[in-house]
Amino acid sequence: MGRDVKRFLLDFISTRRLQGEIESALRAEDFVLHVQPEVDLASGHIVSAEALIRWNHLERGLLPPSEFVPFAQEHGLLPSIGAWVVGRAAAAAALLRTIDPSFRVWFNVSPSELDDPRWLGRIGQFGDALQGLGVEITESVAMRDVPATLRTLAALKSAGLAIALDDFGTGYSSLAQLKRIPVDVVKLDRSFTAALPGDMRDREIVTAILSLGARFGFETVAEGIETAEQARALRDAGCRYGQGFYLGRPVPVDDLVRIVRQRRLMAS
Ligand code: G
Ligand code: MN
Repeated sequence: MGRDVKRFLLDFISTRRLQGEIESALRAEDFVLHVQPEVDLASGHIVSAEALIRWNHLERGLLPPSEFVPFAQEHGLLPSIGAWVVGRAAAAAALLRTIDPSFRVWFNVSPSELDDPRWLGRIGQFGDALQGLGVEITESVAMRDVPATLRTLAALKSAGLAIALDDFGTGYSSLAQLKRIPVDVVKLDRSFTAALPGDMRDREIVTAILSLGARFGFETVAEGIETAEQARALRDAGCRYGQGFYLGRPVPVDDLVRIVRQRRLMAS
């Protein structure tokens, strides 16, 4: 057999195998939803959480989305995975809202889902559960086709979802377009957090985005807070919310429920 033919067959077999594994993982509940807290930097309260899918793989252990989402996207499996995430995020939000009625769970959406005309319909099926959810769209994806983004966001908002722009500050032409896009939250990319509190220019950028937020009516969440100093610098700059390993790692939903409940009890 020629080398190319052999490579082709091996690729084919391993592709079909991974496809089958993802399909059976969905059936067997081998995916898990982790949630990472988002914290009010002044009070320390956990006010919301970002949903992050993991694959509890039999042989390879707990896999991050980067290990299977691109493949799933290429092979048409993302709609099923996406629906699984929204369903689990809705269940998590329902639990957390029994403790704190304004709690929100955010989920990420990929470009191919946004481009799929059936996606909105699938999301719509969650009905009232969407009140407790928010969708994170990366800035670069939102800016690809602003008129299309505006139409999608209008539909998402009327379905009850809150909207966040993810990884903000890494895309281009953002400021010119930002004023047109009705977002509730801007998630400041972790590259700005990384050099705080030392880097004066990053401090200025954070301040500038916060003042845009005050004018345009969006909240700002700083991503990637890994130290107490970063949390303090952001709080002192007037940033209300933060997310990152220092404030809390992604954990299973039940763990977050326990943590939020405990903190509530301690605060009361
Ligand atoms: O692009 P997005 O912001 O949705 O990425 C979320 C990812 O960032 C998750 O995989 C999460 O585990 C990771 N993450 C969360 N907090 C931190 C942090 O403090 N530092 C770093 N390096 N990564 C983080
Ligand atoms: Mn995100």
